[in-house]
Amino acid sequence: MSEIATYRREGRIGVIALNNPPVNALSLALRKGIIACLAEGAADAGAEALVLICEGRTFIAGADITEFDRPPMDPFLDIVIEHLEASPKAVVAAIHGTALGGGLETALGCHYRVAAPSAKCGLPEVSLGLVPGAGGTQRLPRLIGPADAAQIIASGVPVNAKKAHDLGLVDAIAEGDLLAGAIAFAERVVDEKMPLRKVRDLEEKVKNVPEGLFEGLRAEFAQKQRGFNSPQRAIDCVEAATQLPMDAGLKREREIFFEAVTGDQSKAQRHIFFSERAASKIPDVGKEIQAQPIKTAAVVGAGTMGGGIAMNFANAGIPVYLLDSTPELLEKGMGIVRKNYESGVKKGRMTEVQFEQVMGLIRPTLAYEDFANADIVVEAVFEEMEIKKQVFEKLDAICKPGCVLATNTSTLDVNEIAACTKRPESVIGLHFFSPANVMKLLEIVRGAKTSKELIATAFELSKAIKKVGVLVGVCDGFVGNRMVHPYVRESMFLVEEGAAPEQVDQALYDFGFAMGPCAMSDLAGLDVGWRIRKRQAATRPLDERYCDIADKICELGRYGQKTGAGWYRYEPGNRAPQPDPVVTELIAAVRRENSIEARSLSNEEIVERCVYALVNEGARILEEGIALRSSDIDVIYIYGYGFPVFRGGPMFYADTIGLDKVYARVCEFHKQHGGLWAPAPLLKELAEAGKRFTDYRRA
Ligand code: 3H9
Repeated sequence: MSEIATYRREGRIGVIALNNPPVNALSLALRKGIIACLAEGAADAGAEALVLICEGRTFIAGADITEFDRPPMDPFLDIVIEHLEASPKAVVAAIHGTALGGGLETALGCHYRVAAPSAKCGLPEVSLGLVPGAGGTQRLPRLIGPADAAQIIASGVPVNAKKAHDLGLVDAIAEGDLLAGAIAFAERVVDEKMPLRKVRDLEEKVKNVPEGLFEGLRAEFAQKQRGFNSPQRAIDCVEAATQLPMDAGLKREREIFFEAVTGDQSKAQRHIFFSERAASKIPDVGKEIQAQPIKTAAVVGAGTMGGGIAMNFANAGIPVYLLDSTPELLEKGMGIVRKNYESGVKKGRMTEVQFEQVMGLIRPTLAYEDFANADIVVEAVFEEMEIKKQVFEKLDAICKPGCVLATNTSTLDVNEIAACTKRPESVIGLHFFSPANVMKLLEIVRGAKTSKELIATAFELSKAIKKVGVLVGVCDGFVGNRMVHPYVRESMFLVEEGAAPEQVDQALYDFGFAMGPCAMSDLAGLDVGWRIRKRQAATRPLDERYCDIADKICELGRYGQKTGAGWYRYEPGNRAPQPDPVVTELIAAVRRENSIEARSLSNEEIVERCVYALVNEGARILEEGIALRSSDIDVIYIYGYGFPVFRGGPMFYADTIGLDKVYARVCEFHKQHGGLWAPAPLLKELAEAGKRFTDYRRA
């Protein structure tokens, strides 16, 4: 018997204990181990029933995702589940942590389920672009009914133990020791001669399905999960459970699972799953580097950004000072924070008590002296180097040694900021994305002198405040904003050449972006890009193509949503962009001035030009070492810029298309549109060598 699955007896009950750290994923060895333990339990004359329990932090968290890139290996999970179901002795699953995917399917193969109060159960396969592949879509509807099952499977969101119990997914909640509770339950099964209940045989709930259930679900998830195939396929599987006998339903599910596992969407979503976890692994910052504890925090600047950053600390239970220069600004900032939280209460996301708690953790102040004991200070003042330097000089004078001094700059040189302190090793960039209390991305900017401890601390902090941290190097705009410039620039050229802003936006929305570049610029504020372009004007080569449509829109005082107009106009209180004849006329005038005859552009060209502009700049960033790996760029674009998850990020998407094809298009654009399209040397090199960004590691 293998180490990772062991059999022992406790009194009248045989215990199968699984131990495959970190999350008890169902590797081949574990699958074999379960079958072997079941045989041992069956042969053990003293065992009247069996308990299946896991060591470590969780029950089985699913199939081993790393196996999906390889051919299936026997015994496949459904065979393990058949063995469980066919066991002559009742098997009780004892669930703690998270029973996910194949883990929950394993539990559904058991005759009964007992859960710890903190346990969660779910079938999150859709978040990997899959459907459950070992009977989950056939057994769950039989156990709890197709409507609830379809919600759980198509959303991928786990339910807590109480909900699972209410739904009948688990049979009992063990308040004390889980193993003791599960053994007691197994003894009851024996003593009360409870049946060996096979979920596959429960037909009652899959009969008489409410009319229109599946059409309704398809429409709901087409909207909630726009562009994702797997939720729709998951609903197909649940519907099959209501139409087909068990074995035919299992066959159908298997076909759909295998179709999905080899599809581009699942490959992309699995790539993001692992990329997100790889992002915090920094080659020269090993586990031996200790992160500093962050128990108290402070934020300079009570604007929208500063307030949002302060909310992150408060949400994590960390007391935080919020500073601004005048009582009025402070009051305004605290007002916005309060309003944000109040809307959370209204929407049922937090209770009144939680509201009081988080508000109590944010302490408004006008005095830098209050920061003397802070473990971290995040500066979020106006994006001007001189102002930032003044702030850092003050922080250097007041903060205790070892305090993390972070700047939330989105473009400026972190090294220059660090150099105005006597402790550049304690200075780091923490680039939050707006709205900072919502967006999951945190670019962690490593300065030339930033200490390794500080980097470890930043990653620990990002986990504590539930962000996805990605390490980036110093350059104008770091990774995300540096790439967004050519992307937005290209969208303006497309408009200049003949596309309407709404066509450009629609093409990229249909590609899967959360919104198109014009709507995005309106949301971010057109004045931001305008200021940057004015700063860059002095160094812009005279022969470089430049489009001034956005500048002209700004000259009209149209800065986007915040002024009620930008590329689009906005009705008061409504964020839906409305095409505006003023802008149409302005665009036509620019075309006339530059003697450009509007042409018709295909959506394909729009997507290629915008997305390949991202990819080409991403390749430069990778080659310069500003990002450590192409997957880091992908994570940044998924979590910070609304790039469609099912395409895996811009670099993975380019790999999927084939770098030879992408390079060929970039060369054509270079010929047609000039120097801004010069192919990145790394793109050329990898394309010619038949390689992918994903495999690239800088020497
Ligand atoms: C499935 O089950 C299909 C079936 O229907 C059909 C099959 C035939 N496999 O997230 P963490 C690694 S599909 C392999 O940082 P946490 C992870 O990469 C699966 N590896 O921990 C990381 O590695 P490293 C359905 C896995 O405590 C380490 O474990 N299940 C798997 O923050 C720690 O992970 C899911 O989709 C896996 N299944 O969160 C659940 N899971 O340290 C996926 C994790 O080298 N997993 N790893 O970076 C999760 O959601 C979270 O890991 C979990 C723990 C909530 C369990």
